[in-house]
Amino acid sequence: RFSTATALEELIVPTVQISYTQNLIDGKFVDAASGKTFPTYDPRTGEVIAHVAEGDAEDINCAVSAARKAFDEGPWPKMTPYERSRILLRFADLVEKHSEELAALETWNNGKPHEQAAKSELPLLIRLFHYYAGWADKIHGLTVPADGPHHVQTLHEPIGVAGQIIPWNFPLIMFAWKVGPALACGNTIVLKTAEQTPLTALYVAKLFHEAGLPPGVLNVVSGYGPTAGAALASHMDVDKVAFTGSTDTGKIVLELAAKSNLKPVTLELGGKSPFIVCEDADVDKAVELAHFALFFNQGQCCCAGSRTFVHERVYDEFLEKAKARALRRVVGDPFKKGVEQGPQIDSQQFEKVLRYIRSGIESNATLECGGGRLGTRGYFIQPTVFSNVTDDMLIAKEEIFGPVQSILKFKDLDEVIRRANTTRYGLAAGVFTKNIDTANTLTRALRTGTVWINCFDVFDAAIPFGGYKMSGIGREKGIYSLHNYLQVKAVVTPLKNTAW
Ligand code: TXE
Repeated sequence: RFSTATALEELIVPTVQISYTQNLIDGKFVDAASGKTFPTYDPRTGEVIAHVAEGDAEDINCAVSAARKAFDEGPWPKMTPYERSRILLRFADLVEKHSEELAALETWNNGKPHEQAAKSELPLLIRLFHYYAGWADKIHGLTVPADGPHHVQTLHEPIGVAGQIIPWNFPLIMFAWKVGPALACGNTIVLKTAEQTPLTALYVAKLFHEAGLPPGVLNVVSGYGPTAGAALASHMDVDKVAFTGSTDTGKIVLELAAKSNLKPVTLELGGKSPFIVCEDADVDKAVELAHFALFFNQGQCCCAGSRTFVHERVYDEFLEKAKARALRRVVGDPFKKGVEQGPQIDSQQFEKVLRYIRSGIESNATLECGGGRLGTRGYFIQPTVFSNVTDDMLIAKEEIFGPVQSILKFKDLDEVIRRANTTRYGLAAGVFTKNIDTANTLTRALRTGTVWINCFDVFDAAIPFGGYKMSGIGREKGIYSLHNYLQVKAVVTPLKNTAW
């Protein structure tokens, strides 16, 4: 029941205004130093919705100077943790107040279903800031039982100016994963948004200032990766860089950090996550969860369950039902109620996904449904299912980042463990079984940063997230995320000052 091209022609006009398009540096909205702007689009049509200041190295320099000054001179790192916590809470309240505009803007600029933005992502954004507000005044050092007559303690101090580079698939959630822990720990920030989705971060950064954040603490620069992004990663005055995006760009960021001032780097990169349906699975439930694991957010999730391994005993039934479910998926204007899938983010991603579909067909996987564009404008793609996928096919090895489910057959646990782990990625895995022994065996054997058992995409603020292998370095969310933004200082004092 794909939407027809006709239905896609009658698009809902968003009611939200685009109020902020300049860079936010030192508490003020300013044009790019070069005066340049770049267009940002509505992925439903490919039409321009606004022109945004195009930051480059010069704007990054200004933003870093502002962040440096705000860190070195304060008041932010010197404020009491409780005062910082209050600002984070006030910000969360303002986000709640402006949730409607923010959800509309997120859908307009990104193409994700409005119900998803409004009912799950905005509440999660608020929850993430409540969570980090809770941490701000609970960051403790240790008293260390060292040998010898010394009193030894550790101070957990903010690391300084954090450079943060985020992608376009979850613009507001990525903002929160980066900004939340950095601010809770007392750092200052220069954030570079993805060129596809600059609008909501500017909006919420404005709200942060209304909440009482001092100027220079959070600076937001819009612009392209090789110019603005690279300038941030290689800046000598940036003390830490955090990046989410492709594995290839992650390598560049790591290299730029190493070649400049050896700033520590956290990376959250691509994935090719297995979703394993065991022989005892309730097939209807497994189909629904595997469908969600892959198709959620137009398939544009780093942790998407993009290799659906199904035990041979339930394979045929699973396949038939997975295909029927994909055919029932409601694709259309993401502003319309009941729509499950909107357009892909831009023409580049759209073309990339279609290329992988062609590659699947050429490598003799069986195209069960979908396989093409939907409508005549915008970046809509039919929910696509391939069966008879084998491990050597490109669609089983590379990140497609689109609504393309690849179904692979397996015979026993040892085999599926080996195959699931045969990838350069290690972000997440899904396991669907009623058998606790099977769940325990798989959990320990899978080399991934998350294992979801009989669930998928559970993104609580307290649950750490990150990758093994080439899916990244470090963890975001939860208590682990704080370590990315803290330095540990050992302070050693003789118990009796006999030396002097
Ligand atoms: O990613 P990039 P793109 C994967 C997904 C997708 C592919 C390409 O497979 O199809 O990556 O997407 C900035 N120095 N993911 O091209 O290039 C860029 O401006 C510094 C997975 O969008 O990694 C943007 O802000 N920064 C993923 C950010 O990096 C640079 C989410 C991400 O862009 C830079 C998105 C440079 N030289 C895509 N070049 C996930 N892990 O969730 C680009 N950037």
